[in-house]
Amino acid sequence: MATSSLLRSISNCGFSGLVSRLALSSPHGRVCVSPCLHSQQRSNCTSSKIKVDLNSSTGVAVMQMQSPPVNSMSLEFLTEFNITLEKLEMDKSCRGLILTSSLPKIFSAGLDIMEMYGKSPERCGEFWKAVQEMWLKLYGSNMVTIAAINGSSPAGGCLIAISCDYRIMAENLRYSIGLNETQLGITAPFWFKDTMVNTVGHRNTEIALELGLLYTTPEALKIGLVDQLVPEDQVLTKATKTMAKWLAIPDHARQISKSMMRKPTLDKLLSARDGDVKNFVNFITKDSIQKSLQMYLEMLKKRKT
Ligand code: CO8
Repeated sequence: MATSSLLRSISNCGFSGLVSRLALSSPHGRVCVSPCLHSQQRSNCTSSKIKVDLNSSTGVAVMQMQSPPVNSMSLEFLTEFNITLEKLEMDKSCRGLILTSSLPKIFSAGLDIMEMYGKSPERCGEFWKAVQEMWLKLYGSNMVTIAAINGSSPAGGCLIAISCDYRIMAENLRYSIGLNETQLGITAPFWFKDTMVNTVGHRNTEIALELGLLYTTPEALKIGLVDQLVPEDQVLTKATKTMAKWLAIPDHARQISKSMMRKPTLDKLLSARDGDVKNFVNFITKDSIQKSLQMYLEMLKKRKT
């Protein structure tokens, strides 16, 4: 969907009350969105892949990914995701964001592999810029961000989770989370690695990345990849309660502390964005890498039958 029609569909649904003058491309290629005004206590917005429910009396937005079958992140998905995040970020009444999935058993299957398979270098570049944008916005958000992980969360799904301030996961041995890129024959870029190091430390990241480990929920808790496990039906309730605690801290003090911890990591990508896009495009379009992705896709299909 073109950005303009996507924005129209988001603004038409009355998200955050009044929405106007959306999406102006900044010189940095970021989407800038004008502030949203509130006319109601509670407002919601459903674009096709992302649903947002903002409670303006608590200042907490619940953002649900709803792109069946597995919330894989295509360019279209990422565009919606990024625009939604930008709007919430600009909305002064929104102080906290809970990220979750509306699909049973899946938080997100990560990047859409079909966006990296058989695509032109130009398209791959466009896709990668959107992936970078998603991470920069989420990891650098001024809002309190809590991942309510109600299902499996491999690769890019794990990146979303570890980009939040806090992670609460459904306790279910069938769910897993981790950066499994090497299992696909690809390599997590340095900023995926940095985010993981900042979450679970150097040694755990080294093992996790080299082996492309997907952790069961107790294993994820043990290494600190998630902060809490709760019964499946309590993930959102727990996230809401935890959010209230985080929001009890004055925003400015919390935001400065967050920035102090995360800015050096964000700056590394900000100063190397173009090179990172070039690296990705060169890497992903290699015949050998395309072959690995093809084999992985075949494995996914076979596993199904
Ligand atoms: N992208 C595209 N399609 C996907 C993806 C994906 N990430 N994951 C699953 N699908 C498709 C399946 O192929 C299947 O398609 P179809 O119905 O046409 O056969 C459909 O979604 C449903 O999948 P499953 O039947 O497997 O669903 P289950 O509920 O049984 O399992 C899982 C869900 C656990 C999510 C499982 O599908 C899975 O493990 N998927 C693969 C996840 C994965 O490995 N993702 C990695 C993506 S790469 C990434 O995020 C970071 C890349 C960084 C790039 C760095 C390069 C330099």
